[in-house]
Amino acid sequence: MQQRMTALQTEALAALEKASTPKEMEDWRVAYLGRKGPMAQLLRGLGSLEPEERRSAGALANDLKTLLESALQDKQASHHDTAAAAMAESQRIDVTLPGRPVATGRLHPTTRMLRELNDAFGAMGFQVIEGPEVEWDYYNFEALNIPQEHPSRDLWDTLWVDYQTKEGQRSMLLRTHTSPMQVRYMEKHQPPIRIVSPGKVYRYEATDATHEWHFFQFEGLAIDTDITFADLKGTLYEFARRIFGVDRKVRFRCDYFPFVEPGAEMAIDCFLCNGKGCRICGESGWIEIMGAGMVHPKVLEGVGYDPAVYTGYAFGMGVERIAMLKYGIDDVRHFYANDLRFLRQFSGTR
Ligand code: FA5
Repeated sequence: MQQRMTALQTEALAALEKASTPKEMEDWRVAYLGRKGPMAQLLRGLGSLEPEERRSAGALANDLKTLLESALQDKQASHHDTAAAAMAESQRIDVTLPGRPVATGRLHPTTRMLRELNDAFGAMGFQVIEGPEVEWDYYNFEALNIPQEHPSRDLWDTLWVDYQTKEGQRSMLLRTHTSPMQVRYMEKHQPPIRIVSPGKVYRYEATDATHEWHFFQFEGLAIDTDITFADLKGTLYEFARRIFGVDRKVRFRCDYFPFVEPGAEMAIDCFLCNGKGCRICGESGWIEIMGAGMVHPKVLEGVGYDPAVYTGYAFGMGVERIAMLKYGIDDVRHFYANDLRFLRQFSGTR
C-alpha cells in the first residue's frame, strides 16, 4: 500500500510540474484528485485492510491527499502571480507622462449676444418667450396686416415648406422675422405686456457682408394704456447704452412696416469707419440694426384688443448685426461658416 502511495506521489507531482495553464491544472486535478482518480480509488481500498493496518495507511493516504491538494494550490497561485506580472508589464502606465490638454468649449458669438440682449432687456422688465421657426402664413403675414397679394410681402423673400395632408397639399413657411410672436403672445395674454422674443429666421435672398439667408432676430413688444413713441425711443436708447456704451451714436429714421404706424428704422454709427463711410456700411456711415414702431391698430384689433384703450410699440433687431457692431466683425457670413479660427476669438463661456 505504501509503495502504491509513493509511486502515486511521484507520478502526480511530475505531471503537475508539466501543467502550465489553468486548464491543464484543472485536468490534473480531475485526473488525480477526482472521484474516479487514483487517490479516490486508494482511499476506497482502505476498507479492505485489517483495522490495525487501515489506521496507519489511512493517515498516510490523507497526508498524501493534502500534499497533492496544496501542491496544486501553490502551482495555481504562482501561475496567477506570473500572469498578473505579465499583464502589469504589457499594460504599464507611465504616470510621469504629461497629460493631454482638454479643449475648452466656447460660446458662439450669436449665443453670447443673445444672452447679453436677454440680460439687458430682462433688467428693463421684459420677459423672454420663444416660438416656432416653421410658421403659418397667418402669423407671419396676415395677422401682421400683410394680406395675400399685398406688395409689401416682397420685403421678405420667403422659403415655403409644402406638405401633403389627406385633404391635399398645404403650405407652411420658415418665418421671415420674429414678429409672428407678437400675435401669438397677444392672442393668449391680456395687457400689460412687455416681452422679448429671440429666434432664428430665414429669407430666400442673396448673401453679402451684411446679409445672411438665415440669421437671428430679437423681437420686442410692449402693450399698455398710454404707451407712446417716446417710450419706444427711451427703451431703445437705454438698450444701445447698455450694449454699446455711452459713446455710440444712434439714428432713427422713418421706415415702413405694415404692422406698425408710425414705423422707424434704428441705425448705429459704423464701427469700422466711425461714420465716415466704408464697404460695411455701404458708404453711409450707419449700420441699420432694427425696425420698430407703434403697433398698428389693425394688429391690435385682430387679437381682440381695443386700439382706443391700448397702444404699444414693437421692434425687431438683427442679432448678428448687433454682434458685428459690438465685436467689430466685418462680414456676417463668418458667423455660420464654422471656421474655428474665427470662433476661437470669442473666449467667453457664459
Ligand atoms: C423686420 O424683419 C421686422 N419684422 C422688424 C420690425 C419688428 C419692425 C417690429 C417693426 C416692428 P427687417 O426686414 O428690416 O424688419 O429686419 C430687421 C433687422 O434684421 C434688420 O434691421 C437687420 O438688422 C436684420 N436683418 C435683416 N435682414 C438681414 C439679413 N439678411 N442678414 C442679417 N441680418 C438681417
